[in-house]
Parts: sequence; C-alpha cells; structure tokens
Amino acid sequence: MQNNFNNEPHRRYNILTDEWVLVSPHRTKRPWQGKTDKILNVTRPSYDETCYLCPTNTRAGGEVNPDYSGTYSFINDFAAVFPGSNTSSYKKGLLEAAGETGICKVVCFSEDHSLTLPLMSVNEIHEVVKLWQREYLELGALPQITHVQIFENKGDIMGCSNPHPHGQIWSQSSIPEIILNKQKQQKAYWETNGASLLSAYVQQEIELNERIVLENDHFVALVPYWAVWPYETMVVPKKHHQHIGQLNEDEQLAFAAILKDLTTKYDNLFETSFPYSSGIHQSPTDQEHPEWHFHMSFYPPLLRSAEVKKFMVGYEMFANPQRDITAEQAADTLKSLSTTHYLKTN
Ligand code: H2U
Repeated sequence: MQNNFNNEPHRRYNILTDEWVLVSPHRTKRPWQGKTDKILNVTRPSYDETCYLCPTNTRAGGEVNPDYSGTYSFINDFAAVFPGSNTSSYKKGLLEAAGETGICKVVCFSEDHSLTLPLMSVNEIHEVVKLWQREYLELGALPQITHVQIFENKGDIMGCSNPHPHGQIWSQSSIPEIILNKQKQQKAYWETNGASLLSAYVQQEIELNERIVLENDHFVALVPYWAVWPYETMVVPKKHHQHIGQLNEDEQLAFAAILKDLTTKYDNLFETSFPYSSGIHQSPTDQEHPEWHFHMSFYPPLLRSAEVKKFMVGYEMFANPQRDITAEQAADTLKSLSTTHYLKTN
C-alpha cells in the first residue's frame, strides 16, 4: 500500500461519478455513545399469512398473488411512476418541471418467506438473475422507457417494508442523474481509449490484489477504491457487457454464485441478516451504449457491529462523502470471512 493511507486523512477519486470521498482512517478510534440499532435475529416461517408477498395472499391493493413457486414479479400497487401519466413540461422563469412516465415492479425472489439471497441456493439465485434479465430486456424494449433500475432494499434499517425476499424495478422515461454521471465518465474513457473504463479498472485491481473480495471465472467482487459505505462492494463482470441481458448461461451462474458468496460473507460479518441497498447500473435503453460496463453495487450501512450504523449527516450532507476505515481494511475483513453461512455451521 503506497503512502500512509491506513493512518492519514486523504481524498480518493471516484472514476465512475467524478466525485471525491474523504477518507479519515484515524477516526475509527473515536468513542461511540450515540444511537445503536438493535437488529433482531428472528427466524421466520416459510409462509406468513399476513405477508403481502407470499403466494395466495391478498395484496394491499386487493390483488391476489398466484400460488407461485420460485420467482414472481408484478406491477407495484403503489408505483412511483406509471404509464400514461400525461403531465406536460412546465417552465416559468427559474421554475422548471417535466412529466415522467414509467413502470414499477416488485420482484419476489422466492415463494419462501423465510429466505434471503445468502440462504438461497445458487440455482435459486440463478432464477432471480434470469428474471432480472427478462425484466430489463422487456421493459427496456418499450418505446417510452429509457432506463431500467433494478434494486433491493434489505432490512428495515434500509427502509425495506417487508422481510419476504424481494427487490424492485423502476423503469422510466428519463435517465436518472447518477446513471448520467456514470455514463459521462465511461463515454469519455471509451472515446479516448477505445476500451471500457471498468475493464481497465478491474484489470488493475486484479494485478494489485488489495481490494478483491471474491473472484470466479466471470466476475469479481471488490471494495472499490473510492467506496463510501464502510463495507461497500461492487460486482463486475470480467467481460465487457453493457447490460445483464448479455450474460450467457455460464455467466449467469457465475453471477449467482458470487452473489451468494458475497451476501453470505456480509451475514457472517456481524452474524446477522446484513442490511443493504443493492442495485444494478447498466446501459440505459434509449440507444446503443458501447461505453457502458454493467456492475452491481452493494451499499450496506453497518459500520462497527450489527448495532452501529453509519449516518450520512453533517459534513456528508453539506460537503462530500466521508469514510473511516479504508477500502483495503474493509476488503481484508470481508476476504477473511467464510463463504459458509453462520446459520449453517451451528
Ligand atoms: P420495499 O420493501 O423495498 O419497500 O418494497 C416493497 C414494495 O412493494 C413497495 O414499493 C410494494 C410497495 O409499494 N407493495 C405492493 O406493490 N403491494 C402490496 O400489497 C404491498 C407492497
């Protein structure tokens, strides 16, 4: 490790968003007398008659779920955007607004209410990957859709409304800001170098081997050099794929396998069902985007234990993101953890 980055404050550059993060590793020594969040390790039944997402149950909007097994997706009953919204654009002086349409979906990963991704088999996660592929391709093919955001909120401290294993997809008529930033950076690199920014980055990370947490034939999982969240990771295909729809069968399985191992390590870190928001960033669907290299990011909020959460407040709200432990320290910790789930070793 060059310089004294494990002990001294420094800033790191995010090549994907053109932003900086302040790293202050010496601050991990400060005492914590603030808020703690008790995360309850409850075991859940495979079927819960009060759950909106379990098979055969009636959802909040009155629809009845089929008796599904495996994955199941449906249009969100409380969608943030919907088709046919016809609010027109508005501009008066400095005030500006624009109408937005889209389709929001809920994707159940399994009929089994008690599961989470790390507790599912690779074959079951493979079915989730195939569902994400189908949804991305089908929604992205609609003329009014230019962007498809796949994500999961896991754990109630991440705002997840229900423990049933599920994620969401918001597809919409405009391309959101974070995606536009990442697109700009990747396009500039592509136009100058004729190669994908993330291919070059992954190559460098594999050579250095300081932040790689997991690697298989087709994917790496690493703590990005510019990580903001304490145990943030990024899962990247080694091959330059613009979107998840391009993964062949072998690659889908490798993706499922690395997701299982990574989320298992997360659970093992504090021996709890580890909360996070994860999301897939990939090519918008308005036109061809050769510069895009798809990747999935995990942003977990926990810092020191299952009880102490990182807050994005103060300096982070007013200046720019800041972290305490370095990306290398986080990667070392994650690397050292088992890929056998702690609930399956007892
Ligand atoms: P979160 O757990 O990430 O909040 O996702 C659950 C989504 O499920 C949420 O967006 C939707 C909510 O609108 N939902 C339905 O569409 N129907 C229901 O009956 C309950 C929840």
